[in-house]
Amino acid sequence: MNDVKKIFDLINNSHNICIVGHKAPDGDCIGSVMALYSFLKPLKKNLTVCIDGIIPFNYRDFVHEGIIAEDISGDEFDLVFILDCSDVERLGKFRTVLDSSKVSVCIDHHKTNESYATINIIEPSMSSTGELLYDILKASGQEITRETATYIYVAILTDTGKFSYSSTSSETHRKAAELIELGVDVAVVDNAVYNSKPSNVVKAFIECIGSVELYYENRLGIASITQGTLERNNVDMGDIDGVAEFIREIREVEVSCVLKEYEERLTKVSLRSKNDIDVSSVSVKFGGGGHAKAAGFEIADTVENTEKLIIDTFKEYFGEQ
Ligand SMILES: [Mn+2]
Repeated sequence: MNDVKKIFDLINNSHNICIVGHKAPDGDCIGSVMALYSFLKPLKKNLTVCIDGIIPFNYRDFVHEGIIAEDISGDEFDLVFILDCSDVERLGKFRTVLDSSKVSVCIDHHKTNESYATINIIEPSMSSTGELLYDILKASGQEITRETATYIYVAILTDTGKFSYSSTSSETHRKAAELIELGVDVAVVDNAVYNSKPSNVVKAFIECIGSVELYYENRLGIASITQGTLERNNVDMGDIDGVAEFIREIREVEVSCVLKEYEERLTKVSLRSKNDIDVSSVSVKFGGGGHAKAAGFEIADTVENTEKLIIDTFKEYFGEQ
């Protein structure tokens, strides 16, 4: 709470304020960044918003046209907010922002967060950065508009898997209820986020799902998103979401994995766990991070070799094939 007061003093004393999310943004990142932007807008500050990477199509309705800065080199900031980002590397091309800002504030819920900012508010018990941000914004006493509430709702809804992951607490639901009282239209948000996929994106998704291979008596499921799939269907990597969650729906699957082929020798690995296996500790071993049930890392190798590495890594959990 002391930190929260400090943050609002900092906001009052700053003019040039930057808000940054992580690269390859998800709903929590975009919702939180936009919520803070819309909250600060009436204060007449000079606001800059940075997110490295394409905004997935289903969040484009929530991001004002032209709001994301292309390049901030040469800009100086009094204050930067970094949201939902566990390490500096995940800032992507905007990682220089830490050097060009007098003070930095990190607000995050990843337990692997490296506390790299001047002020770090890290709450791993929170379902989402959006939920944590809501507590902070509420503590300011300033009005939370329907627009700000909607952004926060998007962040919470998506990072809890529609209020289904174990990180969803009774408090999460209470806050969601408050957001609805502030005017959030849950059906409009649901349609925008979940029922708005173009047909080529769904076809690409089906191709990825079809690639699934199961190991260790179906306890480990691995699917891949290859450049071939993206090209054939004319979609971007960021458009395909939820493959790992879908594979996890298989009854016996304990851990699901998606291998994303960014380059011939650059594969990003997303891991999802159903019960007790902590996939963030697996990811940290390979230089990544995340949560116990959702984590990831990248490997400078092909999809095929990365798949072998994953199968090998999970021998420790699942025994011999
Ligand atoms: Mn998050």
